[in-house]
Amino acid sequence: TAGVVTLGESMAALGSPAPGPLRHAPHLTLSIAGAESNVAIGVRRLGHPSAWIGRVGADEFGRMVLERLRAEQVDVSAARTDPAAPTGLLVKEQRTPDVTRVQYYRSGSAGSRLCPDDLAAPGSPAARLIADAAVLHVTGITPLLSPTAADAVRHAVGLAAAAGVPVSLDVNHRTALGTPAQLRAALLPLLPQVTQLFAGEEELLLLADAEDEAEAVNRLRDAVPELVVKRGADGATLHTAAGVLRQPAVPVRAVDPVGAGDAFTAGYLAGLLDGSTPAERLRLACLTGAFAVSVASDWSGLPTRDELRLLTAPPGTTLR
Ligand code: ADP
Ligand code: KDG
Repeated sequence: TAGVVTLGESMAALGSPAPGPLRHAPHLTLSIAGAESNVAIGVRRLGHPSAWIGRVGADEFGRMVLERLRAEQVDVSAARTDPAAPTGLLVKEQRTPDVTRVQYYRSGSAGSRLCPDDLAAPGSPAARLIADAAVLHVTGITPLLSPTAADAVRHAVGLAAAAGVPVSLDVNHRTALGTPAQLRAALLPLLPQVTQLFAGEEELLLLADAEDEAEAVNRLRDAVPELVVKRGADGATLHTAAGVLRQPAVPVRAVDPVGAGDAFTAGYLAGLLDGSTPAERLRLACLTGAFAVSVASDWSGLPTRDELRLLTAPPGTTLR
């Protein structure tokens, strides 16, 4: 199969090298960002195929996004270069050691111009990838980028459902991109097709329009076979028809929370492709999430299979 196939926007990412206001930073680091491409990288590092579908601009940032993904062996054969708009940009400021501020420069970007035509023609590379996927993974970020991007997500989910491909959805509410009402309007129609739903505790209430978690779980549990609630340093919970599974977080020195959710999702989906049990998938997800928070980068700290046991090594361990 094509493994985990995902679509969304990947951007250039500028980051500050040390805490403080960004305007005083002597230089910036340059990398790529994008929740969906992070998941694709994470799954690939764990040994399963993955593919990313989206648009980049005909510029150096766009070439960088595609090169980084190719270097990670993510299939970008269905990604498009759009000559009419620039690649989006994300700026990540480490304002204090504990507070990260993210600023987007992505409105009107190439990535936001994603449209159903990018996946449309049966037999097109994107349509083929989705039909061959083991899982299609989408997030609540993409539908809030533009009306055409929202259509593209709906279309992709429809293609997957028609081919019997499971659909994974991470709510990933980015307040800068839309209101809770807009997010709900974009995601609720997808839920009948969704097989794995990932949400933080607040996102769960928001999506279910509920006062408390029990009520939210009650409303959503019947709609989706696997409902996974991410709880940061408190680990995660999986709700299925069989009941509730709880997994504590792996204790690590957390240096950067950004990207933890994507790493977690990558671990969970890789576990699904491994054919492992729900409890094993949840454990792997918490382990990969912990890897991500222990490194000051959204995705570069994602583990390979043989690195998974590193996190349980005692502090000060040297491996020779
Ligand atoms: P998101 O990045 O989507 O907000 P979370 O912050 O809940 O998601 O993180 C996702 C997962 O990563 C958590 O469920 C947990 O397993 C792991 N994780 C997050 N923060 C920590 C932490 N401080 N220590 C260990 N694991 C963590
Ligand atoms: O999930 C980490 C993301 O925040 C990041 O890589 C960028 O996709 C991104 C976004 O829209 O915030």
